[in-house]
Amino acid sequence: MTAHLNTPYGGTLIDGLVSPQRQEILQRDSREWLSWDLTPRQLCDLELLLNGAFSPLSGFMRQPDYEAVCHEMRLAGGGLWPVPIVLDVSEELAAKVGVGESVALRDAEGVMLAALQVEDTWKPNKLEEAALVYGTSNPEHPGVRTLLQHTNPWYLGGRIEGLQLPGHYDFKFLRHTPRELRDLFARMGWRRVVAFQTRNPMHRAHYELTVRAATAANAGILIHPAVGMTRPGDLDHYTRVRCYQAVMHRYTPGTATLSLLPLAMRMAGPRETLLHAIIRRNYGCTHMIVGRDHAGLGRDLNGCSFYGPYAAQETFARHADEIGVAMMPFAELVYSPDRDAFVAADEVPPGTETRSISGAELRERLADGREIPSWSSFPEVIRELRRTHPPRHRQGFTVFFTGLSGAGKSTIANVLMIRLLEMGGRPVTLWDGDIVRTHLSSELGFSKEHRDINIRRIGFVASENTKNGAIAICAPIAPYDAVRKEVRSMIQARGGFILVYVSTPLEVCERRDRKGLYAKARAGSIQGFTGISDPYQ
Ligand code: PPS
Repeated sequence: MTAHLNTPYGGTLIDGLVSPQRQEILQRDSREWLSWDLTPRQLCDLELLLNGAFSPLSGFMRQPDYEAVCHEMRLAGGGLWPVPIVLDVSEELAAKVGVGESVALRDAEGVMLAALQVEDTWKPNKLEEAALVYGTSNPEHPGVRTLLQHTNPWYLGGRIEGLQLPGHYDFKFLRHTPRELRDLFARMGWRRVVAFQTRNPMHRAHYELTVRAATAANAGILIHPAVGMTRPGDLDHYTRVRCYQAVMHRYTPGTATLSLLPLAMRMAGPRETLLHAIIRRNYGCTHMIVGRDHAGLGRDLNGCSFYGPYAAQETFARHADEIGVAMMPFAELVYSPDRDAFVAADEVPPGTETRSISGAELRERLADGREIPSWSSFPEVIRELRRTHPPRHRQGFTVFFTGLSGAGKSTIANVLMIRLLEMGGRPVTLWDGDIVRTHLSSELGFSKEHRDINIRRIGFVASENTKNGAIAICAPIAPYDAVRKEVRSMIQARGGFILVYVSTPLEVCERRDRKGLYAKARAGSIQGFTGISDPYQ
């Protein structure tokens, strides 16, 4: 049964883990049940449901709660809740499972983490959900894109009984349940705790913000970074956590602590800010820092921001008496060279020189090996960032040749490989179309489906090469644009990606016909030959 724990901090906590006896029963009964393999996002949600961070939720939302949350930001019972916490599943599972049945929720290795008692199944209107929760159905918004393109079509709702929390092998000593963190605060003698939520490495401005908030609130500081899923393109959490660890020595001993939050962020701006606050209340915090554009996205491609810069603070203020933690609102801090100090951007007299560096500019400076000014960041943080983000000329990269058979891809690719090997210093791997067809894709033919699989495989191995600082040269036909783009996005996050179209005209390729395949294709003895009877985009 779900237990309720009463502790001195933050109100009643749900404990989603059941007794060993109950676990045994569930394990035994689950042999008869259907299973669902949780996605990385669902694993994050399940962990926060089971450990009480999502209290008072005791399971994945049922439809009445979901509707009320979307439309009114409230659970059906009336309590404030800003964002749906739902279990999305495939059409196939939804068709098989009935209300009243149980489903075994499993991690990627098949370990059963929890039992879901299905109380509701429904097909949501995702466009409506996007508009209500995110305030937009624009798929440029990463939360909306996830919802519309990467979320399963059906939702299952119901109470969960937990057997174990999802396992983590990384930074175990920095992970705490709400109960553990509350106990830690008590041991440290903290009666007031201000939480700092972040998905970025901590620079000087962030440090300043936390110290000022703690002084104003007379509180201990909890550095509480989200390490579940954050915005695509964010710095990986391993690097971030090393940056946080590097900064902790700057706080007066006993005034700050670091703990990792396995939250899958939605980037839902004001609504997500409320979720952050409810979670922090459950972890025993009394205050939370809310800065400019909290949980927002800055500007979209047209220069418009999805949420106003202070919309999150305004939403928080409207619900302040229901949340259970107090807001510490902050304007953006900018550096004033005259004063050699950080000042609130909205308090700077007109004409005063100020400086700030955006996340994008910081990434560019890292990539180009340019200086990162010491007023903006601590040397120990810059050192960590440089360790995992070497300048572009030391990163791995992929050169991906595409073009018709006989266009000269392999010849150019070989010449390039030899030149790079002559220069030395780095491993080079050539993934030529024919080599791949022999060693990686020998069972595949030339249908669109098989060609796409083939190119994805090449993209996968090249991205591994690139990630490890090596050079991959690929030379398949790769006739379809969509999968070429997929490969680009797989690799770009890990190093360089250069697509080269070897634009030799079909007549020239056909005239060369080194392998005699064009003649066979014209004669009809090879079907679906690129350029003759199959497209090249
Ligand atoms: S794809 O579309 O990218 O998966 O094709 P790829 O793996 O690069 O093809 C490798 C070579 O296969 C030979 N071949 C064909 N090409 C196109 N269409 C058909 N139906 C076909 N059947 C065999 C062709 O010689 C490709 O060689 P090169 O010259 O290396 O591009």
